[in-house]
Amino acid sequence: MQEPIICVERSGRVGIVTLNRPRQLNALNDEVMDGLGQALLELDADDGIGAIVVTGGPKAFAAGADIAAMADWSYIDVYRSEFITRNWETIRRVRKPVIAAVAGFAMGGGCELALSCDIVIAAHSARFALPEIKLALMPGAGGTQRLPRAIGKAKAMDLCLSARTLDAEEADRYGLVSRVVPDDRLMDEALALAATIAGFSAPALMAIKESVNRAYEASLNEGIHFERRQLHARFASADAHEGMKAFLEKRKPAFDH
Ligand code: CO8
Repeated sequence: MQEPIICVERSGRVGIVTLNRPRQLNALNDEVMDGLGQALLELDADDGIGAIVVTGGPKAFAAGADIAAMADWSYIDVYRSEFITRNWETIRRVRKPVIAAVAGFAMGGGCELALSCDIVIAAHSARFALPEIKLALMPGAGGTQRLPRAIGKAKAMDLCLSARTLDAEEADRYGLVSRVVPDDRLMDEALALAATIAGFSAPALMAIKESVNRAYEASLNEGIHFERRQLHARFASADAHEGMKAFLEKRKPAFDH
């Protein structure tokens, strides 16, 4: 029987989504993106899940949009099918924390997929690039917008215009990833981080994620105001009262999640 192109597992309160199209280096065709989106939304809606890890294989997280699928597309094809928006925007709708665990190639759309996640953990083998220019294409899943915000204009221009590949250490120095780990530790580290996060109160995590993301879209004043309101709303939550009481009573909090 053919293995599924998207594998979904659960480990305690952590959902794990694995892209599984290794022969094409996890090239992101519609089937992969539809499956990924569906898996993410299901895990997001599951009260038993507090955080999600998205990963690929040892050679590739994802080598980008599927060039074979795109090669004959016309303007009208991509316009009609709403290429990208239709199934790429799903990840932005996920309210729980999403961690990308990246080994091997994260190229083009694969790099953009990692950038769409909340935290990126890279194995030493990870390689990041936006090489669309080599195809006379351009990043189209947020790369030209998220990369400058993540690493600044000079470095983003350098990467987008030259197609240069970053190794894991450079990506770490640039602030593109949050940590670099040995390849054989990648999943253990990602799962341990996800389990720590998933142990916290889910509504509090969602409020933090929404507030940090707001920093990209609002002025400082508006962002601070938004954060303040989110903090005020925490005082309406049983979890926050439980968290503070547990601290004072020197015991582990029991969150509703
Ligand atoms: N699409 C389709 N097939 C791919 C892709 C891809 N992006 N990447 C690799 N493959 C296939 C190869 O064709 C090859 O297939 P086959 O064995 O049938 O010939 C197989 O995967 C293995 O690849 P290689 O033999 O090339 O493996 P190497 O280890 O020699 O090289 C590389 C690995 C460097 C990653 C190389 O495969 C490569 O350069 N891939 C293309 C990377 C790229 O250009 N990505 C950007 C694509 S465009 C894009 O993502 C953005 C478009 C704008 C919209 C964004 C949303 C998707």
